[in-house]
Amino acid sequence: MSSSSSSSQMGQLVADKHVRYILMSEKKKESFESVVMDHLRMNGAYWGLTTLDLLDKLGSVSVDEVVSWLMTCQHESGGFAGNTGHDPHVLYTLSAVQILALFDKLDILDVGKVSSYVAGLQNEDGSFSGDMWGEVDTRFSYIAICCLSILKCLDKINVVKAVDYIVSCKNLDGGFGCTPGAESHAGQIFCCVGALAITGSLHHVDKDLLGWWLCERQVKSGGLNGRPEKLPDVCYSWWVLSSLIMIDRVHWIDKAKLVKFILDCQDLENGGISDRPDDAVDIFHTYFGVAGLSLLEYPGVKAIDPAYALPVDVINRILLTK
Ligand code: GRG
Repeated sequence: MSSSSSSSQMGQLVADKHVRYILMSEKKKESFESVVMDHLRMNGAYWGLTTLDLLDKLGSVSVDEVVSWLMTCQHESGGFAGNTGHDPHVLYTLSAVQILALFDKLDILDVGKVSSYVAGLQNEDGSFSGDMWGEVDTRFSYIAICCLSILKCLDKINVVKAVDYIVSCKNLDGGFGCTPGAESHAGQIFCCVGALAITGSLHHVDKDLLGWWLCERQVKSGGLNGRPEKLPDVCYSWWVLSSLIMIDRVHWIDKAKLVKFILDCQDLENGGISDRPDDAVDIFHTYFGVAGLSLLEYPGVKAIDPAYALPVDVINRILLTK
């Protein structure tokens, strides 16, 4: 449980404790959380390692150990699984590519193979399936576009059709859902706006209308929710804020109140960040809390790119070199 509210340290990011929490959670392989998270270890690794990099502590992990485990998760098809011996999915393929990008190790990939796996998931209408079983969701459009952009292989898909599909998921409130006609949700909005940003297609967004919907996600405590009438959650500090930044409307929320909300969700004793004050911490919310603080330009946290969800220096290294 978090010991946030009563501590005299309230108002400070306890960065060293979060670093220790992340490094320790990797060691606790027999814990309940580890067993439950086993099949999505690749996502957990991305959350933890990106947080370490944002706090300038990526040097505390063994690159060789992580990379050799990561490569055991790749399938014949070119896609990556959440862990050794599991099935491949775009969700884990993006995390694997992002981790290699963090370590500047993309050159160990057979880029043709990985990109063919991702491109092969595009459907006739421009949408993307997550894996061979065919579920369609704008999350997978974002993942495919982000992944192929990092690998510099966007020419392997029909970008015009991919963008048209995303635009077909736009709602009258300016937001986006997971499929055409589905309710607007901040997570899906991040995916659609991120994919449109990466493909240079943000002109399809009604920025004032969407900006209004997004800034209405801020509740009294300063936290953000994912849709109307829902509870705030630290993870929306990423999904909502990154979207507001991409459409240039971040000044429409109260940034200081959001910083306070995120800091109030820290476990000041043992490290880690939770969804709401006094809840149990986990690695997912620790990442989104620190990433949110990065978007809020909190001192001592490296800048993160709102579309690629990777540190800006990592993205510059990739995109500014041939
Ligand atoms: C690289 C950052 C990054 C992401 C990869 C997986 C993915 C792409 C995006 C996921 C976007 C998404 C749908 C996020 C929402 C996650 C979430 C907290 C869903 C909970 O939904 P509900 O309905 O919760 O259970 P609410 O908050 O609406 O009550």
